[in-house]
Amino acid sequence: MNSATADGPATQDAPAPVTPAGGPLPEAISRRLQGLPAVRVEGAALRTVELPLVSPFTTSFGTQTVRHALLLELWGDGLRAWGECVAETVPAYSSETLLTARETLRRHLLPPVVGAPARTVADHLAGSAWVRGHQMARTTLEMALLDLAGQAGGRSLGQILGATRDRVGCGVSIGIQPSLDATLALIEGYLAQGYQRIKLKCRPGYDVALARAVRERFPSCPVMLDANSAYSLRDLETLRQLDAYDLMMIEQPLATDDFVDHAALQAAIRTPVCLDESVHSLAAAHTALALRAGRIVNLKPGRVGGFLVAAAIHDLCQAHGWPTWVGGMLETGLGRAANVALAGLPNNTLPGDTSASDRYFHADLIPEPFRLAPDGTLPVPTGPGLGVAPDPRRLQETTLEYEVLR
Ligand code: NPG
Repeated sequence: MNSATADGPATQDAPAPVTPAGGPLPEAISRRLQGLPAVRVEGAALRTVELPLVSPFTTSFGTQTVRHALLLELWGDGLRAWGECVAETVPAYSSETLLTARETLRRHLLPPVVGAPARTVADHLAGSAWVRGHQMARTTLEMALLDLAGQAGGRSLGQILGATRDRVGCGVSIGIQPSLDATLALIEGYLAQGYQRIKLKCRPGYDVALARAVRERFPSCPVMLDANSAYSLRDLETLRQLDAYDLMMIEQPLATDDFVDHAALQAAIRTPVCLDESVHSLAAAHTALALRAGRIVNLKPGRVGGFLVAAAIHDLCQAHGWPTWVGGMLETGLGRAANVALAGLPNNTLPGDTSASDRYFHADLIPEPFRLAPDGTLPVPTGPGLGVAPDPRRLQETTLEYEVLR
């Protein structure tokens, strides 16, 4: 593999663990890494897989019919570990794409890790702490390193992160449908399966009538809306009307960087505002809390730069009395296993977007798909590391591109 120094200021000698901003690791992260063994990464491979979705998924920014996922495979000391990147093919949800993530991993994140002497996860990650942004790419490497070190140390990701539950309550996210009737029929089906809350994608013009129709048909169903930044404060009157429908929350109504407007909105409506895209780092979580830019945070590791940062945001929100829950980005069973582990943390008191495999794919990548129990829960994996690995035959069937880096 190319030397890291050709592409950036990283040094091959592991410096003290630092954050991307150059400071020491937050205590919430270093504490969780304590006791994990040093691991050696002998080789790495990047692979793009393609899995058709069971049904198209439409949000305020577009429709998806297939999930393309970038997988990172690391091996060393006789172990094999996996990371999944949640970037998409287009920079719509975030500025990252599969191509930027692949290139960032290949050129900047992996060179300090592959072939280095045995190191702790913190020291491996310190080699690329200088990389700015690229949270999804960074999370992919962190996930694979945690899988490797977890396997080497006999600890599950849930144990590493501090999960306190062995099962987690699950919600389901329903994309924008061609009609209200189609939406109501889907809700009915998912409630019958046991899902504990319904999230409905909305956008201007598909909001108040949607909330009203759902409430008329399902008076006490836990339901929330997700706008993916489709509104501005000019829509305040519309957003205020939603207060009549007893929604659990409205997720990310306004622009990603607009903490000030989110604070003004939260002060003007009763429905709790949940931040997703806005909280892209621990510092952004501090800003949201300080400005009261909402009341709930969706934790997505890929958005914040890792499972450890997500756990640190979890702790911070817990200290401020804001509930958290774990989001989803149509992950395969690998990313889902890791998300479910994170969902086991104590402040994740609301059902997450951690749905069963069959909500997304006819056949998942892992041999034992995640199946929803009748009470709407999924089990937190207990095996070391992720506790799951892909089925080699499914990998072969779904792989579009494969590249070994040494
Ligand atoms: O269950 O994995 C899931 C999907 C949950 O709605 C969901 N995710 O904005 O939170 C979101 C949305 C999303 C999906 C965003 C894919 C980006 C990509």
